[in-house]
Amino acid sequence: MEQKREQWGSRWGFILAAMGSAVGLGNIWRFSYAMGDGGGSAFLIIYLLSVLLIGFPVMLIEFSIGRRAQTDAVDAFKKIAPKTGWVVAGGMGVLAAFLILSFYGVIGGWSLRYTMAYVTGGITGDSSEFFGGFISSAVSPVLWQFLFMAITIAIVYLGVQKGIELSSKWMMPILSILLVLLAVYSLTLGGAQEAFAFMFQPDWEAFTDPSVYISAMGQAFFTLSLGMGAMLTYASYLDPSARLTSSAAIIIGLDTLFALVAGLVIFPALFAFGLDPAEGPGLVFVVLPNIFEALGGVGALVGFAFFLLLSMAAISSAISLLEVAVAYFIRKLNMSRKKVTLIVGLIIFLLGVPSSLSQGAVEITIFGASFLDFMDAFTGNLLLPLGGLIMVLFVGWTWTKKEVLHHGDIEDNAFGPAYLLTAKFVAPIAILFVLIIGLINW
Ligand code: VAL
Repeated sequence: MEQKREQWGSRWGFILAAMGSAVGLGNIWRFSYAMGDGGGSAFLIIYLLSVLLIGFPVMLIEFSIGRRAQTDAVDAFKKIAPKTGWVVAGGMGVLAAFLILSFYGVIGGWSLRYTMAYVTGGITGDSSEFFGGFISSAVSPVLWQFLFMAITIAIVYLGVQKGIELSSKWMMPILSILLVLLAVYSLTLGGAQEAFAFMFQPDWEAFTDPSVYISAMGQAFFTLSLGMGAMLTYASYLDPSARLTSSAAIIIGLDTLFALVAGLVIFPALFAFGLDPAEGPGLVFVVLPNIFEALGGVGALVGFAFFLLLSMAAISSAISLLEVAVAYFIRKLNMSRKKVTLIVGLIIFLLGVPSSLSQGAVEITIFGASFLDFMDAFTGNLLLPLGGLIMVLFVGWTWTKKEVLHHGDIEDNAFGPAYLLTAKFVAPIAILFVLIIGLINW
């Protein structure tokens, strides 16, 4: 028996949910450490270019495919291009969502743990010792990861409108307010000038480093939830007549703004306390607690606000990743949403356990990186751009011009010709170019 497919309650519900998907650990945790490692402004410039030249067309393309097909990431390709190899892009999307959520749940669990720590008085003393002790334990981080996944599962269990849409409508405004308050506060701490120089003054030397290109492009894919089937799946719950271009522009604009403001929360505070921006994935967990402690009385409150923000942003993204897999298996197994959500959620949780243990409890390394760091780099820097590339080629080269414009909802728009050009040439060439540089460098 075919089940009736769910739909968004309103266009704004969709936009907020897609924004919730985009804005996540990527904007705060990953953006800050990748920018710290990538030398600041050079990373930022390449990232912004990737967002504009690659992120925009790829998002519109995912939306076009999803809205046109009205089905999950794999079936969409089977429906639009039956018996062709393009379906591999859908399969890669579902795989990416699975793999990303597995380690995303671990970091999400860390943020919940830190939120709790600030409820009970904050983190005092050596923050890197606290962080190291916590993540290298075999039990505690797994329990927090479980809690994070349980919340994610509970929301997806409730469905598209009652779970995803409703929770996003609450979380996104709260997130935005918290972020702005934190940025205003951080800018008063005395490190603003140095932070601005670090973020916005180009360091030409860094442009010669090939690894900056791949990590900045990977970041653009990760933060915009591209190549992981999420935007495609969310767009499949849209009414076929819903507008796409303006939605994509709003989501991309706000996601980028969110990352920049998050940078203005983290870097001014960091420089005010003379800390190192190139701390790596532990940046927000090691560096920020030092700052919160030094702030004295208000520190615990600011720390609580920050990690609450991080946790909520992570949850609203995690639900989109889980939804990609759930949508796929609901159709594939013809089972109810509730059952599928529980089973798939549990499997992804288990898949994440090695990532959690790889932080010190057990030695699990691949190519010299911990299992978690490997999963993060493999999905972000390789799987997502590759999946995105196949989708752009699919739409740019197998759909007629009229179809591209019509399904992208951009036919009577002055940007139509520019969109066609980017979809067909600019985006695929740029993705390929960066992937090749990355491969040679590796
Ligand atoms: N886009 C989100 C983020 O930036 C997830 C879904 C990867 O964290």
